[in-house]
Amino acid sequence: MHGRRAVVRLADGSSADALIGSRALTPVAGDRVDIEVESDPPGLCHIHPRQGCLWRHDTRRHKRLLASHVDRMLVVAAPKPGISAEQLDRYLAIASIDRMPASIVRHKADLPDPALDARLDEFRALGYPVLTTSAQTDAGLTELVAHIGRGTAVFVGLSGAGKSSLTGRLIPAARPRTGTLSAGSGDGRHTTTTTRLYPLPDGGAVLDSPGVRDIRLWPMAATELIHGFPELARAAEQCRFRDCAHDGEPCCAVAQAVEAGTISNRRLASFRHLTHYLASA
Ligand SMILES: Nc1nc2c(ncn2[C@@H]2O[C@H](COP(=O)(O)OP(=O)(O)O)[C@@H](O)[C@H]2O)c(=O)[nH]1
Ligand SMILES: [Mg+2]
Ligand SMILES: [Zn+2]
Repeated sequence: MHGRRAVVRLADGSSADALIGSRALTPVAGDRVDIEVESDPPGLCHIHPRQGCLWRHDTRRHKRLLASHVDRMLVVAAPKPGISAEQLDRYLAIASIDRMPASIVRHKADLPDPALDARLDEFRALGYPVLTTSAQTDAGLTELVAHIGRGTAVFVGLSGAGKSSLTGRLIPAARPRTGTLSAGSGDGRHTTTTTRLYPLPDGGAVLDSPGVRDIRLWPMAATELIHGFPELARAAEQCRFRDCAHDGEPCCAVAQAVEAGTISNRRLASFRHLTHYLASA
């Protein structure tokens, strides 16, 4: 999108620059829209009802829409710049709260990182699919395309993880701008400014999203946040108190599950940390 214009894909697969007809229309990537083709340039006049919404918070901590009609979140995890279990928790929590299936893409397979692979095993055990890819060797790309299928998948992950490179390997004609890792720090440069949709040859599509600064959780109550941690939410149904905060209350089924070893203490600690952080936000 460029100011009050939007790149629109037409039914025949071609693209057009459309003028956004009214101030009230705020299209996001993935929207289904109607355009008036009689005018030149064509005018975007209607946005269809949204589903599969991916939200983020903006710099003032308001909830804002990043993309719509998204079928799956793909969290890109790579040795450089690395990603902590708690950062993975946050991305997966956003997906879960938005009721969006999520998978992890262990990218840069050409770079070994046993610690990262061990970290991902915890999420595999929670039921999240983990795929392995490399934009350098093209390993795993066929499996990734099959995983996306005919749906729309959104790449999320830290700046420099390789989202744009993956998009570029899947859709060579797309040529998204890729960043260069700044030497020494392992931090990626922020090169993607708007979320864009790239159609795949066989019917699916991928969205390349901006870096982590733009996709964080928004302030919310613990009762909403817990849906971002599905195994905690399931256990919490058995807590004695409906308003149990899972923070030392008697007969807390979540604490009991941690004791029994069916829920990891790390996930509960991560949830509690986020609860306190988001409550004070
Ligand atoms: N070794 C290796 N480097 C990669 C791979 N994919 C991307 N990179 C590099 O990682 C850096 C960041 O990539 P980019 O796609 O811009 O990351 P984004 O910020 O997530 O979009 C660039 O220097 C890429 O060349 C990969 O599979 N292996
Ligand atoms: Mg990028
Ligand atoms: Zn509890």
